[in-house]
Amino acid sequence: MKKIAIQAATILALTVTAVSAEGEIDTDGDGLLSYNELLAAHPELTEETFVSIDTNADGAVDADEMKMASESGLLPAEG
Ligand SMILES: [Ca+2]
Ligand SMILES: [Ca+2]
Repeated sequence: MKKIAIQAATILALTVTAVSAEGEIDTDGDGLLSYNELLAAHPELTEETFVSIDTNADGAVDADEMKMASESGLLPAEG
């Protein structure tokens, strides 16, 4: 029984590690950040800034766009 518990804990730890900073913000887990999801993490975010971050204009921010946004200073990095 104890062995199973350890395995479960290991799987859980691996899952948590796999979740990126975006994953915590991405509340519906679709791998993209909608305006509302991003707004929840960045209350100062305006729709104008969101459009600037969403460089391919698909209405959601992906990991690459998040990276560019934090590098360009559009969005302050977490923490
Ligand atoms: Ca999402
Ligand atoms: Ca996009």
